[in-house]
Amino acid sequence: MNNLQTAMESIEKARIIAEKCPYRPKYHFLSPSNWMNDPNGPIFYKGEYHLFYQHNPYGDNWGHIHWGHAKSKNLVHWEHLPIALVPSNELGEEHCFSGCCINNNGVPTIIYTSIGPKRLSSTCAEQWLATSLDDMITWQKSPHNPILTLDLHGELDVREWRDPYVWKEGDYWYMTLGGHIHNTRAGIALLYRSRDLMQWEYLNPLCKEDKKSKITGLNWECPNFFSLGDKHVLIISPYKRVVYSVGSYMNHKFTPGNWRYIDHGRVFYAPNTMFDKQGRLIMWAWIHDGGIGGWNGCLTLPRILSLDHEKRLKFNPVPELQTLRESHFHLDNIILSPQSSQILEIVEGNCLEIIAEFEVNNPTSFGFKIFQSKDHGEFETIGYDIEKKLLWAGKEKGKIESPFSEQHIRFHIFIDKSVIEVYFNYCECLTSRMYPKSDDSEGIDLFITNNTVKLKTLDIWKLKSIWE
Ligand code: DQQ
Repeated sequence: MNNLQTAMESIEKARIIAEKCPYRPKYHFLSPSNWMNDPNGPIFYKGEYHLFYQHNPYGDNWGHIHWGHAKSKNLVHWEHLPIALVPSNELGEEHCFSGCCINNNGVPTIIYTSIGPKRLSSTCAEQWLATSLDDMITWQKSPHNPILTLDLHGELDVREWRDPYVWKEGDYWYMTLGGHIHNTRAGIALLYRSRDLMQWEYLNPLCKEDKKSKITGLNWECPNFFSLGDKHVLIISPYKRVVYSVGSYMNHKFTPGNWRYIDHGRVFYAPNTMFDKQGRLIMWAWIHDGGIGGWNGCLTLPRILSLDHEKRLKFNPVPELQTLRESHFHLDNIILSPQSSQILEIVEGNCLEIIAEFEVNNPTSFGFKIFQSKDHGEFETIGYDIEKKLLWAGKEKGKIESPFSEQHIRFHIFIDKSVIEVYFNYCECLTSRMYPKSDDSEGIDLFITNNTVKLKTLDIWKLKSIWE
């Protein structure tokens, strides 16, 4: 039996355990079972969206990193495909780390970071290439691997060098890779150029960590770099929360503007992006948390990124997700005060979408109770504190810095078993994990701590599974 067959069997075995888990999301994309982390190489190919992801078919913890693969016609319903990349143990490879997938004149091509027991990720990573001649079902690693090695940098001592992101500009392919410079311990995204995807030249640092910025971290993983309108955007995952900067790109160098969190949640990491046929820029990220049993990790819902008039990122869930909506509840024009209670008594569920618009005229804290127990004694909260400008969802929180009218606050919330995504005025996002205390903790309510707010409109839908 070959490695691919063994891996597929192991996934099938764990699926039975995974599917019984009450915390396993129903409409967020995840591997059939076992561990998954970063989304890799999203690409629109022959009328379908393809997603790859870091995957351990052998357990629900990180290890033996393969590339899982799935495709979708509508960004909502996904079909699992055979594993795309299996580590080539015979070539000294132990893990196929993150990377990208591009269409090279009709030939789907994956470029990724290859790690081995003797080629450690900290000091000896290599960049490898694989192609597919059967519409991405099987992949062949190039006999020319490695296509990039650390030698390209001469004296520059780059560590933790990984996660290729490739794009085409004129006659050249460009690539950025992340890591850090050993002596200064500065996070870095490096820039390379090639005509044929095989021979690469190192150009210069695309961008380096600004030691004055408190949020750009000491090592840069998974750089994503693209143009949006008349600006360029760099996204990096610096071990902690993921940041982005909107800036300008000239002479092969990116000059960043302010760095901001792309999502305030610490369970959100390693996003990856693609442009689809409508020109929409779509992003997924890995949502993580501790091991649960038979599965571990899923992806965010696909988010559309665009620029607002102040050149900051705006976020919207893809409208295709609306096809998951089932029963609907609507309410409008209600004044909420701390005395209001059980306004949403008839609504319950743990796979929900909520859109709410509030009019606020006084300082207060307000929001939603979710996963409320039958006796109302236990619940989790998602809310916003006007004075502290603090958005929270369970344990995750973030200070809101985007300009928006404090009088009009919009929440767009997705609840999926234990996975929560919050869009706040579509200018900030917060991803969280929460675990209801019991199977029937499905109650929903509104809360406010003091003063009043006007709930202008509220819509709640039950959402169905993407696998049915
Ligand atoms: N995950 C991959 C690396 C990447 C990290 C390994 C980010 O390529 O830097 O699974 O989560």
